Order: sequence, then C-alpha cells, then structure tokens
Amino acid sequence: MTVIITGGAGFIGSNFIFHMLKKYPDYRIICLDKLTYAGNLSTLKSVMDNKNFRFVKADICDRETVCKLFEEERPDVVVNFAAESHVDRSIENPDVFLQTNIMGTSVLMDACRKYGITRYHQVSTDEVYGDLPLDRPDLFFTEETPIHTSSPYSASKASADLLVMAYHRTYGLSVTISRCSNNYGPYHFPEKLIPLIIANALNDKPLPVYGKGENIRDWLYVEDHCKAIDLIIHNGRVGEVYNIGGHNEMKNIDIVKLICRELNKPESLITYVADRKGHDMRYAIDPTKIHNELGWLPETKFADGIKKTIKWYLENREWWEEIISGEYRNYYERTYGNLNCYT
Ligand code: NAD
Ligand code: TDX
Repeated sequence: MTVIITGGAGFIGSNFIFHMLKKYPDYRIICLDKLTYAGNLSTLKSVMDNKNFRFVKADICDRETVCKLFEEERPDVVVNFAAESHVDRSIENPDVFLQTNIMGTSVLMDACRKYGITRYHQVSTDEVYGDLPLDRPDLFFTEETPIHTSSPYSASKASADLLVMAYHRTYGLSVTISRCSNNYGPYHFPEKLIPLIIANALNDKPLPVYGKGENIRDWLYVEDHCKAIDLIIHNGRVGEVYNIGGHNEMKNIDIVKLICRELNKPESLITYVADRKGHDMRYAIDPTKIHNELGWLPETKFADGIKKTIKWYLENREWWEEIISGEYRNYYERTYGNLNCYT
C-alpha cells in the first residue's frame, strides 16, 4: 500500500506519519509538504532514513508537480492534512487560505481522479459547524449539524468539504471526511493556544488570553486523532463524514491556569488581551458515529495528555525555541505587539 500524506511536516500530519510507519512497517509513506512557516523538516528527521519513507517538497496547488508525483508513486490512498490552519492568520489575510485549503484540495482530487485511488481522505475540522452557545451544554455537533462558518479559515475548510462531497457525487471519487476538535500534543506549532502558553510560561512571559477566556474548546490528544483517521481510511464508509472528539470541553482560562500550575508559574502572568474577531464561543463534538461504526474511542485522558505534552516541550526546547526566534517573531509582534514577548 502506498499512502501520500500531504502537510506531513506540520503538527498532526507528522504525528500521523509516525503512527503509520510504526503500525504498518511495509506501507510506503510519501510526505508532500510545501514547508510553509508551519512546516518543519526537523520534525521528520527521525524517519528521513526509513527506506519506506519519502519526503517531497511541493505545493498541493502545483498541478504539474502533484501529477508528476502521482505518476511516479501511483498512490492507493491520499490523506490531505495540508492547509493553512491558524484562525488568527486567516483574519489577517484570507487569500492564502482560499488558495491552499480550497484550490489545493481540488488539485489533489483531480490527480486522484486521473490516476485512480482507493481512498481520498480529507482532514477537516469541527469549525465548519460554527459555534454553540455557552448556556446550552446539552448541544453537540453531529455529522448532520448544518455548516455555518465564522472565520475565513473555517469558511475555506467548509468549502473544501463541499468540493470533496461534490467530487464523490459527480465523479464517483472514493472519499471520506473527518471533522476533529482541537488537537494538542508534540510538535504543535507555538502560535496555537496550548504550546504558546507553555512556551511563554517557561520564558516567564505574559500569557495572552483573548476576551474573558470563557470560550470552550473540546481537546483531543493528537495520537487519538491519528488512530481515528487510520480506522477511517481502512474501514470507513465511502462518501461519509466522521466527527472525531473525546468529550473533553474546557474553558481557555482553565487550560491556561492548569499549565501555570503544572509548570509552577504564577497566574499573575495571565494577561487578558483584545478578543479574536468573530471568536467562536464553544465547540463540542458528538463522536457517536465513529464509535458505533468503527469502534473508536479516545485513549488519552486530558490530565495525562497535558502532562505528556508539557514534558515534551520541556525536553524538546530546541525545536520550539528555533521557531520562536525566527520569522515567527514578526507574526508575534504584529499580533501581540504590546506584550512584546520575544524582544
Ligand atoms: P499545521 O499548520 O501544523 O501544518 C500544516 C502543514 O501543511 C505544514 O507542514 C505546512 O507546511 C503544510 N502546507 C501548508 N500549505 C501547503 C501547501 N499549499 N502545499 C503543501 N503543504 C502545505 O496544521 P495542523 O494543525 O497539523 O492541521 C493539519 C490539518 O488538520 C489541517 O487541515 C487542519 O485544518 C486540520 N485540523 C487541525 C486541528 C488542530 O487542532 N490543529 C483540528 C482539526 C482539524
Ligand atoms: O494567544 C491566544 N490566546 C487565546 O485566548 C491564542 C493563540 C488563542 N486563544 C484562544 C482562541 C481559542 O478560543 O484559545 C482558543 C484556541 O485557539 P487556537 O489554538 O488558535 O485554536 P482554534 O482557533 O480553536 O483552532 C484550532 O482548532 C481547530 C486549530 O488551530 C484549527 O486548525 C482547527 O481546525
């Protein structure tokens, strides 16, 4: 079996590559990644010499190069993680989100049609459902919840999902889609809440919390997400959407305080900053379908997963310190300028 994994130099894609190479040592795994600011080749260094692994630096929007790779490798399965993934950046500049997340998806699926595949899997997000009110804890996102997006990021991911279903209906492409809640774990880029708070706390820098910190996210350890995608590409029903989430809803402020406690840092580092524009209030996934059909259940409890994650950031300082000292500084200064954390 040959599997092309796009966006494999990013957070979830790299964890998925590690999972697949370990679990299926005779699969051929090809990572196609543009290496944007969010992609790090150093993340993949432990697998670069694996004879069943190949890394190709390319843009999923580059039709010619994508087709050349499909011609050479004749993949059975394509798993598309490649995306612009940060909501705040999409608010600053939507263009590249539309290009990569929508156009890139169509280029990949055109190549799948041309060369034939057994499965195209689109890694989507719970953000396509919009948000839920804080005062209705009885409500959850199911696969039937209408698409209702808030940010240019979520609108671009929802557009891609619609295209994927259109390619299935119109061309009979063998597709599946997964919509997962917020992930956390190793190799999470330090612009996202959990790694940002860990990195700032370790450096005794202010911990920026948007608005009042009351917004709720439903956190899942990244390995559990990878296991769910593995099940879907092997056993999921073609043309179906699967929600992935572990019923672990937490307020942002509670996460930030928990990280302070774990690192023995004072809560006085917490700094309330201007709210995100259009900030979604609450995400909460109902994972009944993937549990009933594929037997998936999350294995890592948040209390353990967050400890493992913090330990990883403590033991891999060079990985994230290199990121926060590079080009990322410009973004940080534009976004959190008055906090001036890395100067
Ligand atoms: P990430 O930003 O860490 O990684 C994205 C990767 O895609 C990077 O390696 C980047 O170089 C690559 N990439 C970007 N544009 C590309 C292009 N045009 N061509 C080829 N490669 C390109 O993202 P992530 O957090 O790992 O998310 C992966 C996927 O999972 C995304 O599709 C995202 O929407 C989805 N998702 C993420 C989460 C989460 O909590 N992080 C939750 C649900 C769904
Ligand atoms: O500095 C911050 N302060 C803060 O309060 C940052 C970066 C975030 N936040 C808040 C915003 C959100 O309510 O924390 C919450 C989590 O923010 P992010 O880590 O940016 O994640 P989110 O916007 O929820 O989106 C993530 O989950 C769904 C991923 O980045 C998406 O790619 C995925 O689709």
